[in-house]
Amino acid sequence: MSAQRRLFFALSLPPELQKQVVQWRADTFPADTGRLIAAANLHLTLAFLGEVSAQKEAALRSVAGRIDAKGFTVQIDDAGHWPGAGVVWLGTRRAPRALLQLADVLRSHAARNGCYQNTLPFHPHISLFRAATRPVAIPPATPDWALQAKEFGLYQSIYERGRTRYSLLQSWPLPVLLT
Ligand code: 3AM
Repeated sequence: MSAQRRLFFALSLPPELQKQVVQWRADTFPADTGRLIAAANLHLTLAFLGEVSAQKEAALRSVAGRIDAKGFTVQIDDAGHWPGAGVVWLGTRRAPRALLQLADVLRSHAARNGCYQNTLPFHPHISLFRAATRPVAIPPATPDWALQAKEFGLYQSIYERGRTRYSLLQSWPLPVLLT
């Protein structure tokens, strides 16, 4: 059997937004809030695939290449803490329909290809900290940034030397930005 890879579909953050997020996180939360997610790893997950064989990966790449979705803008204007999962996150109060549709189509194809899908509803978010299990004060005023999604990508999660890094394997354009 061929080796499996741990994969997920996600939106990356444009470099300027990545910088703003990292600065806001440093200004807003004490360093001992949890385990900081490295700047290069900040992303918005669309569909988690889990450990995937080369054959399934090829099928999912092919599906992704046939998706006819338009670009969209996600207002990053919400923040929160999930103590159970230990995640502090930035998110959106108004997920655009195009984002929900893209995540939905990727998640349903993943399920059809035998990738276990979480039954919790999709809640688009950018994880900032993990292992944040103690109470976290979320400021009442959150930022209001625009994440312009012009492409989505397939990422591999690689754990080596005690660290996780995400490697972009392939991306697909989301042409014509909807406002
Ligand atoms: O950083 P976020 O939360 O967007 O939480 C993991 C991360 O998402 C999620 O996949 C993304 C890349 O690692 N993830 C990890 N294991 C998962 C699982 N078993 C999972 N999502 C659902 N089910």
